[in-house]
Amino acid sequence: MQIEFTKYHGLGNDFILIDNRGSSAPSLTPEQAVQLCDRHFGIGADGVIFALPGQDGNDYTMRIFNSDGSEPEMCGNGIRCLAQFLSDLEAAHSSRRDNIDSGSFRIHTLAGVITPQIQGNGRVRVDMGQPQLTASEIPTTLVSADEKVINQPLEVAGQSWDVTCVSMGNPHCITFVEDVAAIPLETIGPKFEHHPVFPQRTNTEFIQVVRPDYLKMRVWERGAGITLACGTGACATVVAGVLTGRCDRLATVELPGGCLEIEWSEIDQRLYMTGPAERVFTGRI
Ligand code: ZDP
Repeated sequence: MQIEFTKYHGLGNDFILIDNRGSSAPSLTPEQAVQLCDRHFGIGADGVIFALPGQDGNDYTMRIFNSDGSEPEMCGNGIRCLAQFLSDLEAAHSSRRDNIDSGSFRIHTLAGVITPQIQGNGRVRVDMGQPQLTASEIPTTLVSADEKVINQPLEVAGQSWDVTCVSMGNPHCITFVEDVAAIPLETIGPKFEHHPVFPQRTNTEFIQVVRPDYLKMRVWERGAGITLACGTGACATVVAGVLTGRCDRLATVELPGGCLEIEWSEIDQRLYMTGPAERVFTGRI
């Protein structure tokens, strides 16, 4: 069996995109995804994303496997890449859909319907929905089920960290620090990810506030480890920064791979993320 794929990246957070519009079942298993994501024995990527047929009246469905084979609910950089991939795919056919001409899609994900909008300058703006904040929604057992986790002490690696937790469909644990460069991410990241207070594990972000409208972030992703960028993580970070009085509702988040513009709208309480999505190459497996 031959499968065509296209590599995309959003700020160096890279994905293998599969045109799976002909079937609602992903054409690869999680085990195959692990092999393809391997940077030495495979194509190399942080995850594999499948463009599946829509459901419940939506245009498409997204499913994603992390590089360890686990399946996250949502993926911010990934959905920008998926939007660009679909736009490129549909552009190749004459029967282009009206909504794609206007550059906007409704994409069904495990975290609900997400609507990306192609901006035409290589950038994609995504309505990422509202954050969820109670412990049961994150999920975490750090506080009782209906409480929020804001500046809550958490013991990791023999040290107490003040953490704030936010779900963007997937779980995030955010810690503000003086100097992100000084954080030993490789050793401490997995200890947060697998901490017993996070039953679904967690994505882990360390943030340095440069100015209220400019944050520096490093991320340890659940199921993928250190990545150059994380869109859901950048959104969760701005929510955590606003909730703890550290940043504005409109802020630039600088990641190792580049910058994302994040807005937590006061009007509808939704997160809007804007950033690039680029095609790298196409191949056949
Ligand atoms: O929640 C998880 O398990 C993440 N590893 C999913 C991927 C998140 C992503 N980096 C993002 O940009 O939101 C794609």
